[in-house]
Amino acid sequence: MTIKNNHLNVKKKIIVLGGDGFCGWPTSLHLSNLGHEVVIIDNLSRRNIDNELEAESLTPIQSMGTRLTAWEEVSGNKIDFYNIDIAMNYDELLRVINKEKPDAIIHFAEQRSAPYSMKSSKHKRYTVNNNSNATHNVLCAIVESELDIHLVHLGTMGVYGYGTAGVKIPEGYLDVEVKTETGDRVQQQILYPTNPGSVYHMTKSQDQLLFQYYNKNDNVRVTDLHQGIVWGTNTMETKLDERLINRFDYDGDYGTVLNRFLMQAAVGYPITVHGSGGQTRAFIHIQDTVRCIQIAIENPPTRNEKVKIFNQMTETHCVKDLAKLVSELTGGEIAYVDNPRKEAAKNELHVKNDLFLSKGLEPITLNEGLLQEVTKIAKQYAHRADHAKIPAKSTWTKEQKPGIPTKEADP
Ligand code: UPG
Repeated sequence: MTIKNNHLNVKKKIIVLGGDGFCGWPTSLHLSNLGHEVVIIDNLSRRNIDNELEAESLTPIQSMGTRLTAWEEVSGNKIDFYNIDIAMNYDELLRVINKEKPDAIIHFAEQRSAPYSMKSSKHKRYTVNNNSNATHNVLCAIVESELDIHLVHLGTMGVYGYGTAGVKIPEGYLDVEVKTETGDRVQQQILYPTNPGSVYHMTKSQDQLLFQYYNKNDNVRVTDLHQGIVWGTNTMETKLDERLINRFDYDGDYGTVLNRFLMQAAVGYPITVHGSGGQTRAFIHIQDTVRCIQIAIENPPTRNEKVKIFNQMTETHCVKDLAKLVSELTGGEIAYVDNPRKEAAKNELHVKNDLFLSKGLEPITLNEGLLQEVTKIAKQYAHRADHAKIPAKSTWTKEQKPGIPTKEADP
């Protein structure tokens, strides 16, 4: 069974950097299913980090070869794959761009875990080297190729640091009025100031300046998507065959909060709320992630337009309320544990997401029974869970304690 969408106006060649990851894989399938020609570049670093951490996706993800064969069997569409480390191997990246001549490049190829980025000096330096070089290499290669490629980057709401002092976070830019030396008042538009909460989030803040510079200097067309915390596992396409299943991270470094809570409840582990749980965050379902990227690809900026910034999120929730919701749904027990992170104990968060809504996004919300769907996945693969990997052990400073519950819940 395929789910062909025949409404494609313009078929594009799209390179997906990081197309093996949690967001990159379902995005690649979604765009391929729409009829676009998709090429994946990935160095399989996420799988190597799993080896390093001795952790695994709860869902049994298949090798890249098996995934691509399965997709061709299911959809009739071929996705080409290059194993390249784009942060280290600029010449290879440029060679593939010159050979494939893509209309668009989607850039997911960054180390995306805040806790992983804070584990040690080695992990901080890896995250900065990897993420900053990857982004800069892509921008340089686009300029050197002399092709008019639209770059779509997966950024994060986390660059704002979540302390918005009553301001509704705009889509990238802030109108400010400043006083000149002569006392005149001038209007300016600036990037909304960043206040990253981890080394990982800091690299995404730096990415913003790289985009602004190459956009100004070389007219590179860039869309930067400031995404919220993703929840859910599968999309329409990854559900088509078990070999296409998406990854589900639950470990203390890579598991994102809502998926962790659902998994913890499913395996009888306490729901680990960091601190008092007053942290409010922005969320989006993985199905909406792939749809938003489609919308970004279909609405590229013009050659002389400044960097387009979208807030890619659909709702905000505080961590404690999410824990209560999951607990009510599943009967799981909540544990308030030490917060291993340095973050505000409580914050308000108001975010504008008008751009995606204006382009037709119909958001999937937590109330739509989808939580149950994820719980089902977590239950189905509960036998694969390693409870020792659940607690968040990476602390932001030496003085902090890991987020370990005092006892495991009764199974
Ligand atoms: N948290 C808990 N208990 C847990 C895990 C997390 O209370 O067991 C809290 C955590 O302290 C934080 C919040 O939940 O306040 C969110 O944490 P998490 O879901 O890990 O999100 P981020 O660290 O913000 O990172 C995720 C992705 C990142 C992306 C970002 C978007 O890993 O790639 O940029 O979400 O906001």
